[in-house]
Amino acid sequence: MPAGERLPGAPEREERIVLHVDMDCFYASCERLKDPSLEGEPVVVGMGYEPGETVGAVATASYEAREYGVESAQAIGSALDSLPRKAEHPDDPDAGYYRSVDMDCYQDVGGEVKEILYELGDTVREVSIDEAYLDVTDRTAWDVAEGFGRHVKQRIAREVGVPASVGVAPDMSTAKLASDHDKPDGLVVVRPDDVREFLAPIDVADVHGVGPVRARELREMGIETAGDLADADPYELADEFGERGRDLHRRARGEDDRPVEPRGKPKSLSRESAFDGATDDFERVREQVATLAEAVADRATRKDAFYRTIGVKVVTPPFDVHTRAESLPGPVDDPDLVDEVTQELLGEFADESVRKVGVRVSNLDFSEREQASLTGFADREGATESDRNRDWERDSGEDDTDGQASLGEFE
Ligand code: DCP
Ligand code: MG
Repeated sequence: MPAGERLPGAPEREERIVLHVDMDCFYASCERLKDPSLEGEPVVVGMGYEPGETVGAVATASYEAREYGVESAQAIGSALDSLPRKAEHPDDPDAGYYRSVDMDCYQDVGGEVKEILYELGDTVREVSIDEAYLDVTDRTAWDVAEGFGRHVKQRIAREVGVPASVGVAPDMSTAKLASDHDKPDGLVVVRPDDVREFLAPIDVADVHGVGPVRARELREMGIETAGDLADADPYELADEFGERGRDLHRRARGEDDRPVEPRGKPKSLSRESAFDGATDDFERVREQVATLAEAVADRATRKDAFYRTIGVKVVTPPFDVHTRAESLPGPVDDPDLVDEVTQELLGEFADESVRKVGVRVSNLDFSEREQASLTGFADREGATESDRNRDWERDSGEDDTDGQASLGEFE
């Protein structure tokens, strides 16, 4: 039964209890573990940053540093404009501490946190280095879910020494929004009866699966909040966005029934299709690649996969396999870009006879980050050519390919 339609007095027991954990300003918190004097101070962790330099991008900023407007994906140079370095301005109360990314440390700390989570959840779905979902239905009950959430936070704080925000809800999508609702050090429990009310005022751009482009399209339809989305006509949404539109409508209503299950993560997603014999009609080839590109991009979106590399495969007679790929500066979920890049890569085969074509996205990232912050790095021009002629087959062992399945069979 959908949340919110329960008869008064009926037990809530059948509702799952899903817990989402997201560590607060994770890299900065890890730096504080190494150097406790950073506690309470503005801390910026820079990727590609070296002490004293001004290059690199902000990986994360402590909440104190965020008060100065410093945020993920910002250039270090511009972060320094709003928050100068303590090292250079020791007496300035409005200066902060800058550190370089230390992945080994963060991986280690993240691993310790995950160990605790595996003890506390029946099933755990790791999303990224600092984020996971737990199904805790059989470990707690709605009446005491808040205490359970507090226990999770306290164990992490006591045993690892880093702060976490926790959301508890009957579904994954709402649990994630709940953990984000009161960051840092947040604990938000959304009971089954309260899901619709909790979701109603949330910005539509924050609904899981809504990227910046779709958010704009929804706003054009007059849909500003999750509440508007929940009240929208599902047929209209399906017309506009296909099956994805129905998913979004369900999520906005708290009807996200995805089970919390450990995820086997593919290395790449691809689709290919063969022509009968070979074709000299390059328009046909272009159209086929456009169709494949759309299918692959759609599959990536459904799997919550961001990709850093977009590639094509062209097989010419007798059976010469050519692959071309382009690497992007950061992971994206951008169907238009997949179309654009694959058409571009296809260009050099205009005069060839073609047996078979394929489209692949690889270098996948499942961390569900905000795309806006990632495209912040994105200046495609700088990254072209870098991955040309990469061996298509190299990582095919874990490729989630549809092989030669005919079009229309993809999920
Ligand atoms: N990260 C990154 N580049 C980004 C975003 C994040 O390198 N554009 C890294 C640094 C973060 C970590 O991933 O510490 C986790 O990402 P989150 O989005 O969870 O951000 P934080 O944990 O830093 O902050 P919050 O408290 O908002 O969760
Ligand atoms: Mg985090």
